[in-house]
Amino acid sequence: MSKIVLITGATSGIGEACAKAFAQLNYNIIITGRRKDKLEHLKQNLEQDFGIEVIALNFDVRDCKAVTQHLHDLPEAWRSIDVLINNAGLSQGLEPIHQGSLTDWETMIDTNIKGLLYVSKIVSSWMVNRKSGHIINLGSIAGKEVYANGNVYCATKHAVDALNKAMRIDLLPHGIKVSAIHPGAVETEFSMVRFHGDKEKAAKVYEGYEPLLASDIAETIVFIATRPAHVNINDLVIMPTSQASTSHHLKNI
Ligand code: NDP
Ligand code: 8X3
Repeated sequence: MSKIVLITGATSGIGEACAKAFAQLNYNIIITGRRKDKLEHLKQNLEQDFGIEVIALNFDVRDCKAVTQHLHDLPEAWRSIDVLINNAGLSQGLEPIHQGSLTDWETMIDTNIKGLLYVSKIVSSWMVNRKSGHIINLGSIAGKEVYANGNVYCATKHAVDALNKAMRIDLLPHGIKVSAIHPGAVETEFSMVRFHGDKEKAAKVYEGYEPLLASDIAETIVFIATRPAHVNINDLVIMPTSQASTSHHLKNI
């Protein structure tokens, strides 16, 4: 029987790369996201290319009712989730605290913290019943440091860092692994989303140095998920070689 991975936010970037990486390992996959067309396209490709089974769940992680309904509607056999990758997340805006947009702040808090909690509560309860499972949380270097104008995004990723540590303790007695991966700059749709679709601003983020690829993160997540039963990677920071911290890049060499 193939293992099952649930990946939130699989319609682009790191989540999509994870879906492909776990398909290569012959996992059956539950993918989620708001963009239905992208989800369906990915489901078809994964099923065709890898001969695995895929369920696509189209919901917004901010909508607790929708999260609950979609997860509870999963066929019984698909509730035996071996790996949950809490990946859905975003940044919105890059302004100093006195100029930030309340809408942007609420979107980040509701997605990155509350959405992660809605999904984790349900899936971890299934894992507890089975006394087995692995939760992998997408933190960020922004959850280890703060940078100018990154205020609320950094706060949400610090919250993910705290929740990761808390889940590790709470789920310890139940034999469930909990890990976080904290990437530096990864070139995905992340900056397009942060700058509300401004392509020029988004491209500038990755100018003059070589950022990480989504596939670099997916490979590392596969490594985390495939350690022997007695090994848990609690926390992993991964950066482009030319980025030492959020504010230190080695550019144009
Ligand atoms: P992308 O924008 O490429 O992907 C984000 C994914 O999250 C999409 O699939 C999107 O799907 C999903 N998502 C966003 N909001 C929601 C929502 N409300 N409900 C459901 N799904 C949602 O960015 P990345 O791949 O880079 O980001 C993935 C994770 O990695 C995020 O948590 C991000 O914070 C983190 N990260 C990214 C870094 C980077 O430099 N790129 C570095 C460190 C961490 P859809 O729009 O279809 O809903
Ligand atoms: C994304 C990395 O440094 O842009 O989490 O916040 S950063």
